Amino acid sequence: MDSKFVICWCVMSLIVLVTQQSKGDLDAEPKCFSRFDYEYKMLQKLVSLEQTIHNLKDSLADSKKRIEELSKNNEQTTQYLKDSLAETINKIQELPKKHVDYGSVYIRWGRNECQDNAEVIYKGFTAGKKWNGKGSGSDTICLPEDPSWFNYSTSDHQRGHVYGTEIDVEEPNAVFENKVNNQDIPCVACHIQKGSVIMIPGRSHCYTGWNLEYAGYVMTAFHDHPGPHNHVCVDHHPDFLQGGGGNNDQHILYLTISKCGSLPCPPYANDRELACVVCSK
Ligand SMILES: [Ca+2]
Ligand SMILES: [Ca+2]
Repeated sequence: MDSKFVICWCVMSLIVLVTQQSKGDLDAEPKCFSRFDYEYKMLQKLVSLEQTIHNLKDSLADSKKRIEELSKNNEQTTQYLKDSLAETINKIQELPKKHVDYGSVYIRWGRNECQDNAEVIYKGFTAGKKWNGKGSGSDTICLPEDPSWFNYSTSDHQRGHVYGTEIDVEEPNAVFENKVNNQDIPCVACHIQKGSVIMIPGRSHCYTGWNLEYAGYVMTAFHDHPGPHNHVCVDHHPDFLQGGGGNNDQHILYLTISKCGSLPCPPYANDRELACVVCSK
């Protein structure tokens, strides 16, 4: 009786022990079956961890290299933009200088000197066609006082004619500041370091923002003389050629008056001598 009970208790205890052992196996870490097995698996994990660290180091090095390249590229791009901007600014700053360097030219009719701010290109004699000539050039020209020649002859056959200019204005005149009748007049070509120049007929002073080069009167041919003829702005205080006060009556300039009709009056007035200005900017 006692031996059967002991055997039965042993069998039941073994069953309970095996059951508890099986349940513990399901919840635990992978089981190492020996010290060798444990060390082998730990070694595998260390090797895997070392490989992971190595890969991370490589990735970090690549990232650092890319960041450095991007930074370098950004520096190059920034420097390029700075250089381009500086070059553009220089070009813009040089524009006014070039504008000044180009300059402008005009003829100052009736004078032999330019304004103080202007360079004399050449001095000359005012000239044009004869007052009663049907042909020849219609314009007034400024012939240099020191002519030079190409080939030439002394023929008067099939040629245009050009004569020196005198002013015919009866005295006393209420216009010019000096007596001008029958006086031969010079001219001078002037160069200024300004980009624009304009002759404005019908004005005695320049518009705002423009500088006066000289002021005078609009002159042209007599209205009943054969033309055509152009208009020039003769200085209001003209110089005269030495010995040119005689009555030559060759190329003659007359004052020009406004005539009402198609030309509105006011602002214009009948039979009033037109002023003129040469302005620069
Ligand atoms: Ca004369
Ligand atoms: Ca005359």
